[in-house]
Amino acid sequence: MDEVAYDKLRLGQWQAGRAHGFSRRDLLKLTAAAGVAGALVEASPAAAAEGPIVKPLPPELFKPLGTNAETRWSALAAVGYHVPIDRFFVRNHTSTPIIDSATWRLEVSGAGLRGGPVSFSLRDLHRLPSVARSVTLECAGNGRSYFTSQQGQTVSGTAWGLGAVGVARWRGVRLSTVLRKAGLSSRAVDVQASGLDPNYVTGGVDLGPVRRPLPVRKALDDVILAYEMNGSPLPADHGAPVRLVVPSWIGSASIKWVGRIEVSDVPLFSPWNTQFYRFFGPDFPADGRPFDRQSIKSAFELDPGAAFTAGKRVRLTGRSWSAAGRIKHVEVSTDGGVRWRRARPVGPSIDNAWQRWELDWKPSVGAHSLQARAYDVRGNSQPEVATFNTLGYLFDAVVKVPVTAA
Ligand SMILES: Nc1nc2c(c(=O)[nH]1)N[C@H]1C(S)=C(S)[C@@H](COP(=O)(O)O)O[C@H]1N2
Ligand SMILES: [Mo]
Repeated sequence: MDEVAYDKLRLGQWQAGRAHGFSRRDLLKLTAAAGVAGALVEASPAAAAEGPIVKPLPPELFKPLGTNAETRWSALAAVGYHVPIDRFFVRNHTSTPIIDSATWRLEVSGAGLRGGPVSFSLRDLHRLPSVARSVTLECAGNGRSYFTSQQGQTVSGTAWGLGAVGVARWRGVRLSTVLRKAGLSSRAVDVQASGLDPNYVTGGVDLGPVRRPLPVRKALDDVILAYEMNGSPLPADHGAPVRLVVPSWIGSASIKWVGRIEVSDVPLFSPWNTQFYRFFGPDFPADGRPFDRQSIKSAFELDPGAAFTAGKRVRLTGRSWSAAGRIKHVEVSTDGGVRWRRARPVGPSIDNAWQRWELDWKPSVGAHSLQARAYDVRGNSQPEVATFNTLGYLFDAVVKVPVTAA
């Protein structure tokens, strides 16, 4: 079954009330209590004051956004293919927990196993065969602020620019290896990891630990239980000691600080695939439309409003990525979308990661609008306008970046 069919099946089961974990009635109660359907209260000032992120957030590398930190694209101009940990974006629903890796255990349990619960220490995982892959991690809300600034639409959630994305080299053990060791049965339907960070409370309701189900087919395909990032032990803010890395899926699937994995023999639901990370709005069914995959985007390695010297040649650099496959080519306009030129690819184009590119430009005096549009090998490209949804997910349209030259 493909992912679209899976989502459709889950929507039907959820509507019919066959929901394990988080039912449609739970959601209706919750939205009634919160007063606003689908409203998302993401950044509580109290949590922000406690310092939800452990690593330093120097202003030249990050823009703080409540419990989260956005990477400045200008900070990626000087780095190679992978985003170093010191500038990799952080998306926390609450705050980074400090977990003792010596006593940490991963518990795998549920009716989708042949026997009872099985638990693993970090040393147990280190002893299993490892894999390393360069994979993009991107928040489904990346680019959300452009729904408002470019399309004049009101959406709720963290007002990300384009910096809620990064590619890192992740090393760990395949989730399939761990599930098979735990005694996966042929009855298994969904696999759901839960985080050890504090429960997420919104609108006065405790939604429990951050968690989101994966179909068993995806869990057995390319998902990694990662304990290393760019060659270092996984840092606290990115899920130490162990997190999921779910290639091509939205960032919220890549559960950090994994403590428990439930393998069910029935469909699972959580607020993270019913209330959040779901399309709501006039173009979607009343109960919303689930989605799992990221889309396609491009970004220049500069901050909006960057100033250049007029009449002097400058090398524009950027990156493009698509969850559907490798980037085929990228075109750039420096005149507000009238003329488009092919950007030169730089370095590799890797599936589930990104393509770096560059283009030379000699700006004239005045204000300019830079745009980049990517095409992937599956025939996808970036539209002029992204499809509106109330929670502002998957903004894929071409972004207009204002710059000046004097
Ligand atoms: N346990 C837990 N896992 C989580 C989250 C969280 O708040 N708690 N945030 C998710 C979201 S929405 C995203 S986009 C990614 C961000 O990963 P990063 O902070 O390492 O960049 O982690 C995901 N995993
Ligand atoms: Mo996210």
